Amino acid sequence: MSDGIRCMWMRGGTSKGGFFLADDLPANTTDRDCILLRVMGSPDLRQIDGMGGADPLTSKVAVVKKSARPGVDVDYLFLQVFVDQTIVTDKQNCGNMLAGVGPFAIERGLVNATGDETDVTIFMENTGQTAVATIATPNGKPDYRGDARIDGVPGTAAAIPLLFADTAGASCGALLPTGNNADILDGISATLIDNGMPCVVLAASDLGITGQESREELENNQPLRTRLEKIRLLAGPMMNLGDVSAASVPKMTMVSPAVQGGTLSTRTFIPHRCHASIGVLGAVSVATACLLEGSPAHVIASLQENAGSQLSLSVEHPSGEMGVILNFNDKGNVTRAGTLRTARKLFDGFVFVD
Ligand code: NQM
Repeated sequence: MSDGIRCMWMRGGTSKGGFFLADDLPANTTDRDCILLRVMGSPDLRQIDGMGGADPLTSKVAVVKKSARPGVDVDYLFLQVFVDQTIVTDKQNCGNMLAGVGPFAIERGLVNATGDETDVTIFMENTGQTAVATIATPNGKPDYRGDARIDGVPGTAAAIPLLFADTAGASCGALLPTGNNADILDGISATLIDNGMPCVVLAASDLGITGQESREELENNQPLRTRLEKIRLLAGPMMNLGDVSAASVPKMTMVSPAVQGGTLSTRTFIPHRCHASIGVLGAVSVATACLLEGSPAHVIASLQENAGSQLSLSVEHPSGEMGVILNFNDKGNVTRAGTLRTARKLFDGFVFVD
C-alpha cells in the first residue's frame, strides 16, 4: 500500500471537495485524473469506494500552487470529477471551491498572513482570470469561525468576500458569444452568456414549469431534462464550446419572478443534476443577463432604479438567495463582480488510492 497523497478536505461556499498542492499530484494529467477518480470513488452513483458525496457539488477538486505571475499569490485549477462517468474536466471554473483556496494557501504556507485580514490574489487557471479573496487571519492563520451566513450552509462562519475582475467571456471568448442578447433555441428564447460561467438563461414558464419547484421535483421531470439537454447541445457550438455532450458547461438556468423580495428566482441544471442553490460565477452570469434588454432574465428581473456605477442583485435559488454586486464602466459594461462566501477546513491528512 502506498503512503497516500497529502490532501485537505474543505467546504468552499456550498460545495465540498479535496484541496491538493500541485506538487502532491502527478504532473501527467492522465495519471492525475486516474488518481482523482479513485479518490472520489467515481464512476459510481454512490461513490461508495471514495470520498465523493454522490453529488457533483461534493465531487470537486482544487489544485493549488504558488504563482509565478506578477501580483498573483497562487494559481488555482478547478477539476470537476463526474460522479457516474469516467470524466475529470477542467472545462469549468468553480467560485464556491474558490472560497477555500485562500485559507488552504495560507494553511500550506504558500501565502503569509498579513494581519487580522489577508488578501489572497488567485489566478484561476480554468479561465485565465484573477480573483481576490479576503481571509480572516487574526492569529496569523485562517480563522474559520465568524458571523457570516450563506444560504445553503447551516450556521455561520467567517466571511470570505470574493472579488472578480473582467470575467466576461472567460470560457466563450465574449460575454455574449452569439452577439445577441437572446437567441431562439428549439423554439425558446434564451440568453447565451458567459460572465465567468457559460450559462443558458431561459424563462421557466417557457419550459412549462413555475420555477419554484424543488430540486427533487425537477430532477424527476424527465421530459424537462430531455428538453434542457437538447437545448444545451445546440447551445454548445453557438457558445464556442463545441460538442458539450461530455462537458459540465454550459449550465442551464431557468428564471422566474422573485418570490422572496430578490431580483429574480432561479433553478439551475449543472448540467444534469439540479443545483441545490446556484454556482457563484453562475449567479454572476445570470445577474448580468438581468441587465440585457430582450433577455428572459431582464423581462422578469426586479432591478434597483438609478443604480449608478454599482448594482446589488439578489439571485434567489432553491435554498435561499445569493447576493451579487456588479460594477459598471461608463459604457454600462460590467467590469467587476463581488459576492460573499464562507469556507471550513474539514480534515487534513492523506488520501489513499491503492
Ligand atoms: O458557478 C457548481 C458550485 C458550482 C460552480 C456548478 C460555481 C460557480 O456551486 O462559480 O461555484 O455550477 O457546477 O460550486
